[in-house]
Amino acid sequence: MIILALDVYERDRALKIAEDVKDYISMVKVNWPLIIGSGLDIIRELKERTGLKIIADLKLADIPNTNRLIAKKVYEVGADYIIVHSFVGKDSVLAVKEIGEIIMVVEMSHPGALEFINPLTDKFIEMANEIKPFGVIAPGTRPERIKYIRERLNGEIKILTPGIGAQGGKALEAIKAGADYIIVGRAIYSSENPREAARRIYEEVKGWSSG
Ligand code: 3DU
Repeated sequence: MIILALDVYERDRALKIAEDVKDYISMVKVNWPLIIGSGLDIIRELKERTGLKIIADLKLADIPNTNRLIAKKVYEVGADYIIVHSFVGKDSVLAVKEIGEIIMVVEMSHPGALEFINPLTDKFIEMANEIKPFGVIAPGTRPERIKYIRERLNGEIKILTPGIGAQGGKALEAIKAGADYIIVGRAIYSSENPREAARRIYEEVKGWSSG
């Protein structure tokens, strides 16, 4: 039920943190900082060293052909899921889903998301219900929005919520509102003892979610 957002640059540090906390997490999310810092092959290494599923948080937002060209290479190195933006439209999203499992952004957690992305949530939920991705990204900072999305989203589609910890979101509140997975970055990897930080969050939410 906990996904580690491993937003560090260094390969050795990333592998060490992932191994330290792997007993308490369900998946590892890799974003651009780690890919830029360590190279794409870090996805394969993390998967081999932890045995966990890997989410590539690329937030793809391009034309179908470019989305497809990028996604192909990322699935090839072992990514289990790729996060895609919904606002580029169904053709761009489907171009990725034709190759592998996807997670669609339907709402974001930062203040700026209120300007352009979040007003379109209903349309993104509609698209998700039609396309049936593995999951959607919803804001861990806004439990009432998680509840709103859960009520409208097909029950088989998972809700993953970043924004827990460093951005102010509370793990248990997000889970109670309907999140299947909470995504936690700095609150774990910037902690003096990442394993202990992960264990504490795990103990807090265990029993509440099936993820
Ligand atoms: O704030 P944290 O350090 O726990 O990291 C959160 C991660 O989730 C980070 O990789 C960020 O890019 C991603 N994310 C959000 O924080 C908020 C969103 O709406 C979508 C993704």
